[in-house]
Amino acid sequence: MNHKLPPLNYEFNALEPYMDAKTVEIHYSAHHQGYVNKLNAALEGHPELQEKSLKDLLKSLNDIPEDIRTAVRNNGGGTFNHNLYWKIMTPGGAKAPKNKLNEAINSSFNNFDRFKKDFTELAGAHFASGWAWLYMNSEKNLKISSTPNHDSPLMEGHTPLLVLDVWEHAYYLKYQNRRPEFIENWWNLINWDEVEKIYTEACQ
Ligand code: MN3
Repeated sequence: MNHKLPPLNYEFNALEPYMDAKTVEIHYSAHHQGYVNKLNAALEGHPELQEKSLKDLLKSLNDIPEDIRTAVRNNGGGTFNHNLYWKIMTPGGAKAPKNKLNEAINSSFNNFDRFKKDFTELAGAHFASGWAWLYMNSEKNLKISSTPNHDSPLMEGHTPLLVLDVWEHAYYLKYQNRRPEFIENWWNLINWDEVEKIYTEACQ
């Protein structure tokens, strides 16, 4: 089984003005595709690993032969994280979560504004390349964290719900060194219906 680049559900320019078309095009067609290609290359000659899902590979990295473990961690992680990233964005999405996810955010972070503030600070403060996450842990509590490189809460057995890419390639063309402005604008792009769907499935 070869891992594939999932289709993008919108045009490259659909996230304007918050995320420019050129950034989306290069990020998706070059960076994301590159991780998929390198993941497949790393798994070449390992038919037993090719049969595993991407999630299963990343949840049990210690079972992966040492000579390709770092390649799977980096490129499998890069593939998984970007798959989720593009999925949880949409043009003109709702400004905040509704329903059960909204209740869960309120009970874990007091209220949505507090969650937004904490997540924004975490993403802004993350040093160098990495990701900021909202995830559900095994006790079904919501947490936020940031991870370096292409690591994710999935590698610790948690369920990622929402993710923000803070690698420079995610914003540099439009925002240069202004990461805080990129993060603030990114809140306009979240597909809360999709995040709610992932959350609901994870609760079952
Ligand atoms: Mn990226």
